[in-house]
Amino acid sequence: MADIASTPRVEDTVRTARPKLHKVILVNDHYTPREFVVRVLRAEFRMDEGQSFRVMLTAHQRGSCVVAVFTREIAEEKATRATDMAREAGYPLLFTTEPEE
Ligand code: NFA
Repeated sequence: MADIASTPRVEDTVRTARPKLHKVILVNDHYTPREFVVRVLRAEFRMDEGQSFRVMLTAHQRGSCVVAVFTREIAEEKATRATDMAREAGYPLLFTTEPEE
């Protein structure tokens, strides 16, 4: 047979896996002691004293501060663990997540 149409190829594009990143956000409140915020940042996000103090102070002054970005699952897990750490100590400290643009 000379007239068999060739099948158009679809899905020939190579796709690069690039999962959307999510921000972990530290939210200010009036009750959680500054030193405790610094301690949680160091423990859960492995920041040094200087980094964690600057992030804490930025949230304190501006209302919130981006702590770090991760894939969604990791961001949610870290925000939950950090928030739970505060609940166990009796503080209202809150970490949230949101997708990056
Ligand atoms: N605003 C809190 C205080 O003055 C400190 C704080 C900073 C709490 C960042 C939450 C987040 N003790």
